[in-house]
Amino acid sequence: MTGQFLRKMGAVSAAAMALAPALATAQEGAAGHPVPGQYHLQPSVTPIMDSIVAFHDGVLMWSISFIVILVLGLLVWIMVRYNAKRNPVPAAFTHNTMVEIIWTVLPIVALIIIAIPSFGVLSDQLTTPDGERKYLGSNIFSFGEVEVPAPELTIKAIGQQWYWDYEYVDQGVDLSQIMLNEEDRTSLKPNQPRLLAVDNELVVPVDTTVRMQITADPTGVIHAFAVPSFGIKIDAVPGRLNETWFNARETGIYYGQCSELCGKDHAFMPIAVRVVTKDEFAVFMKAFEEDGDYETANSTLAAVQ
Ligand SMILES: [Cu+2]
Repeated sequence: MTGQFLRKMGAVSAAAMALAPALATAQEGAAGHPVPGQYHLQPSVTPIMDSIVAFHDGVLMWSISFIVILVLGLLVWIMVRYNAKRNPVPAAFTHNTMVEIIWTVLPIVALIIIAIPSFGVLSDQLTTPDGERKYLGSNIFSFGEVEVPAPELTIKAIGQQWYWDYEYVDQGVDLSQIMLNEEDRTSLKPNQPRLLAVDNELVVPVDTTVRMQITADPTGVIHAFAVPSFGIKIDAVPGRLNETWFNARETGIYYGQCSELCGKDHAFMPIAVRVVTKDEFAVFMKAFEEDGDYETANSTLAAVQ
């Protein structure tokens, strides 16, 4: 009876897991921000996020589901078979060497299997491409097969209390990015998400590796720079320069939020990265460098609505 129950539970969970990616795909195609009813990760547009999605869907969900079902099965089995009514005279032994070896070794093996791709993805996130190193992409058990060009653009993000400043380091131009309040959002950018829409989007070119340097105001507090669709999350620490990178393959606006509890307006310092075509970016940057003014440069792009 127990065996059949376990088999049925297995079939149900296998069906649910087979369905989950299909449901997740149906939700994709949405912009780079959360949507109502969403439960899966935000759609990936970078090699790093491909790795994270593969790690979540391919390793973590399976191991978590297996462990939950196994433990649940054991609990049910014990409750049914070894309750006081069915088993009035309990066994008197206290040790079983084989069982103890198994329940020590199996979790170690599971952790090693999880650790291998986990460390691989971590090292991908923190190693800025040099054009030669290969990245895991969605095949997290490979030794790296995705080619990523060396960075062509360096951007420094500075966490302020409570908004973000950005510098295009080599171009010597900068901008501040401040969340729009509801009144401004509904009149200026009604199609952008509430609490995420900003006055000035950070503009970057598509299919280009961008080196992100992250820090915070030296007299300020710790923030964290995170953009889910890019698979980026890194601390912004006063007096320290952290580095990560992304290479977005689709144009659009990708939103993120400060991800370190930083103070009273922690929830109101969103991050908005606008990925445009390389031609659009060239025009944008030319205007920005000539004028030093974000407004002028931004007016070369289609208005964000
Ligand atoms: Cu913050």
